Amino acid sequence: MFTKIEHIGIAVKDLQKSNELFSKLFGKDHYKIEKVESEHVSTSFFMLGDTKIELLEASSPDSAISKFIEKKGEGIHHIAYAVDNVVEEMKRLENEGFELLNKEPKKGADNKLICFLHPKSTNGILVELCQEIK
Ligand code: CMX
Repeated sequence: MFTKIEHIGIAVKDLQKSNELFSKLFGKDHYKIEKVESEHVSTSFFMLGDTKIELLEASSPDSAISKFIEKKGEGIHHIAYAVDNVVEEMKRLENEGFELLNKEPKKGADNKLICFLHPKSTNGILVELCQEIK
């Protein structure tokens, strides 16, 4: 079951500069910086009430974030939804015809098991499923 928007991911060129910019915008600092080696990204997180914003900077030219910025520029990269059981949702969505970008859940930032759906199968929005690791 989908339960809420877990976070909105924003692709940025320079995490340090964007941390400063978003700290000014929100009037509060990020609560976490995390490198996700497997995804070739450095991330930072801001919490606004129940809403989480993730900034993503590429840590390698092979990163999905480098390619995205090259093609589309900085901006909203994905919307992540919290799910109670990522494996069940992956099976359900595959049966519904959505294209899963990973066949097994993988470890994402901020203590989550994640799966991405191809934007071509979701009206042009990259969708991430997130299950909290307990
Ligand atoms: N949102 C919407 N559209 C996107 C997109 C995004 N984030 N990224 C790429 N696209 C578009 C491309 O512009 C392209 O569009 P056109 O065909 O109209 O030109 C289309 O998707 C297909 O692109 P592709 O050649 O199949 O694939 P890419 O090499 O561009 O990769 C994607 C796209 C989504 C498959 C790849 O980025 C991916 O596997 N993403 C999942 C992993 C990821 O994003 N990791 C980084 C974040 C990690 C984290 O949150 O911790």
